[in-house]
Amino acid sequence: MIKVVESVGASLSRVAACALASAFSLALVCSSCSGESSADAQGANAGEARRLRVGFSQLGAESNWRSAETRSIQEEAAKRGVELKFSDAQGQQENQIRALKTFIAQKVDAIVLAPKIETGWDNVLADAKAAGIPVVLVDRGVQVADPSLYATLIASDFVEEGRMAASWLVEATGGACKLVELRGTVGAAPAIDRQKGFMEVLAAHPGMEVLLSQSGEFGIAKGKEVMEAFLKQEGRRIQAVYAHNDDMALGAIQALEAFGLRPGSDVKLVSIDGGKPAFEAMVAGKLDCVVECSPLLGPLAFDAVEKLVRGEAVERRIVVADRRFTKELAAAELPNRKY
Ligand code: GZL
Repeated sequence: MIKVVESVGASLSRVAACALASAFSLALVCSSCSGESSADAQGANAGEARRLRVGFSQLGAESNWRSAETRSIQEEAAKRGVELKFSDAQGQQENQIRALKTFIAQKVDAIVLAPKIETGWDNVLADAKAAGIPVVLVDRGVQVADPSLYATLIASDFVEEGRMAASWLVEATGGACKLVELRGTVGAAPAIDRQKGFMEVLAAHPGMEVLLSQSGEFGIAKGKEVMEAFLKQEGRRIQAVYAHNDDMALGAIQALEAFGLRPGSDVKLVSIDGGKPAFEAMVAGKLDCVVECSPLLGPLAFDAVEKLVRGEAVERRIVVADRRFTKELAAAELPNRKY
């Protein structure tokens, strides 16, 4: 059970509320101060703890990584006794916006959002702010005019992930390679930043040439389809594949084998996420390098939610650290993989 300390007076700034909340014993529960009748407090009498009510807007289920993130958030909510209102947007931003509006109408204590793309959030996040509902971003960032529209972003550093993938490929090919790029969802922070980091490293290596680059939408099937088109156009000129996530790399592996090329031998592959299927592909020698991007964000997300609901400050940016694995290390690491 989480003892909910309502910020004293809805009109107070978050900072003032933090100061007041820290000045009061955490045992103080003031449901009437937030303009909420005790009847609204889910039937709890003033002074009693009540279950946190949190809305989670998940963008979809496009990849193994996404499903692992959803499980992490749901399992952590259950562990902490949080009433989680879950919405799967089926890959449509308008469904996420609709879900956030519903959460606001339901007067949840906090919102957790995994935003499909960076733009289009200003209005609905302004509604959440006006309702006094803190928003925790997980896994992907947003571009908003007013940064106070969300409390924190908990995610990996995608630019660094791109750099890590590129530096491995440069080293593995001696800086001379004709490659193709399977990009993530158009407009999504990881797709934008993983390309940015990758190209930043390639800028210093003129022998590294990107022949073709196209979105495979972070999916196995689309990744295979785009790789088939790449092979039709460039065939055996392709020496390496940079996939923004494991699922597209697995699709590319299928396409390469169907074309008669040996992934991991004729063509090098590097991807990002670090899921079990990718490690299995590395053990099989079909994928050469994987940069980790943990989806296990549930604990960090609810640590932030609990702090915010208590009126405590939370870091604006919580970076999840990533490691890089090559196929030589995959067999030893595979038993440790949690997603
Ligand atoms: C990264 C996440 C990306 C993964 C993909 O935080 O947004 O989306 O890399 C997933 O596998 O589809």
